[in-house]
Amino acid sequence: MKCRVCGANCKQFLDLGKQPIANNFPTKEEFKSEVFYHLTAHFCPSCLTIQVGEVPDMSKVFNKDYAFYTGTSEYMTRHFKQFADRIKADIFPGLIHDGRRPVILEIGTNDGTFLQHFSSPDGPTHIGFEPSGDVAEVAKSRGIRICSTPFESHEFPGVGNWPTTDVIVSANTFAHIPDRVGVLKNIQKILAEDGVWINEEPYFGKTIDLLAFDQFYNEHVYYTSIMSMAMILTNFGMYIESVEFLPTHGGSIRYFIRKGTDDRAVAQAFVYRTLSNTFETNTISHLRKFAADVSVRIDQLKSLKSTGKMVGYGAPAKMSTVTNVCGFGPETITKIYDSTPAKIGKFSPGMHIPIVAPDGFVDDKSKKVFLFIWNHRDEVMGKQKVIDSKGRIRKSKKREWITSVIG
Ligand code: JHZ
Ligand code: SAH
Ligand code: ZN
Repeated sequence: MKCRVCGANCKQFLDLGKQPIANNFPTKEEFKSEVFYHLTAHFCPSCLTIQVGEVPDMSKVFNKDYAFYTGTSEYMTRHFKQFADRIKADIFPGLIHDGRRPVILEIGTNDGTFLQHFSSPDGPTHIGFEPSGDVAEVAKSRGIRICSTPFESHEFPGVGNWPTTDVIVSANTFAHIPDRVGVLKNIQKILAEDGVWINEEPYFGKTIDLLAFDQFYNEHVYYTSIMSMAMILTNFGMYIESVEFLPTHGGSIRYFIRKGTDDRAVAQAFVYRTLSNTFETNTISHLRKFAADVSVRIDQLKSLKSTGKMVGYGAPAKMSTVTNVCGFGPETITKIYDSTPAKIGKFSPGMHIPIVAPDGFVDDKSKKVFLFIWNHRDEVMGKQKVIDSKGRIRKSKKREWITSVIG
């Protein structure tokens, strides 16, 4: 395939076979109309971008019924509150010196878990881009101004002559938009000269360390290393000012990105390219080694089919990749407990395992549990404490918890 970013010929390193749309949880009646695509991953030797080959039509992915709600995790809710507090306390004051209202824009607002902290009438001028209908309704109910056009195809100025933007935030969304060049062009257009774009997403170095092959699915179109990010940004007159590593989603990275082509920008880009070169191996041979290790891991997981039935805990998008690549249907994983109302009563994509409300889990007799939300392990384990009739806290049943990732 040709690289979506620079047009060079890419090299394929991973093939995870036929996959359904990861966040489309069908009802029984919808089994026959499920959409499948071929999930492969490719490396661009020219701009170092890693990307999936085929992606389904995005209007079938991010639509009214999109099933992921950020607010289902208390940990993520706290994470975004802390992030918002930091922007208010440290970032706005560094940018605004004349008492005017700051301007903040978010790409991929979802249910508004982050942007709700900026939506009060006396708060900053704000807007959230969110094409998925039901999640956007939750954001609107939190007083957030929403634009439903995909960010990359929005014509700025539009939305009431949108002004230059002091802070642009994208969390787990930049990697989801196939037209990466369109996103970068729009950011370049609307970001104030001294503004900052803060982007967070799973860090690919961590995905490799954990063998987290389940981070590959149709929504994750791109897997960015610091090196590739530094290279791409240079072409759009931007540079990495700093990065932070975060524990979210099993190991994420947060980039602080500024506009600039001056000596400082060039020096900074050089620092990140050089620095990342010391701990990232952006080569096809390294990626092929990863793919070979993934294949061994998948074979180990497949062997679980012969060791008795399990139940699943959490029905994230990642679960779709694991169950489809391992061939886990209801005969292996009888049901999956998940707290999202939009998923409960439906079935897992492709393999059709029933998704049930989490209340029943405490009385579930299963000894083996497949923890699909390994990234929320601490939060899940915290919920396993049971209060007995005398008000004492005791741990719930002894169970074996299995995960797709190593370590
Ligand atoms: P979770 C999604 O990934 C999709 P997913 C997306 N592509 C992405 O990049 C990240 O989010 C940001 C349930 N749950 O967070 C709720 C419980 O049942 O791993 C959710 O259905 N009990 C945008 O889908 C799922 O697990 C719990 O205690 O891989 C969480 O999915 C908790 C904490 C969650 O994201
Ligand atoms: N930022 C949240 C939500 C991530 S889910 C978090 O980190 O938890 C990704 C969100 O991006 C979805 O709600 C999806 O509808 C939205 N999205 C997908 N494509 C988009 C696009 N082209 N422009 C803006 N938002 C988009
Ligand atoms: Zn490229």
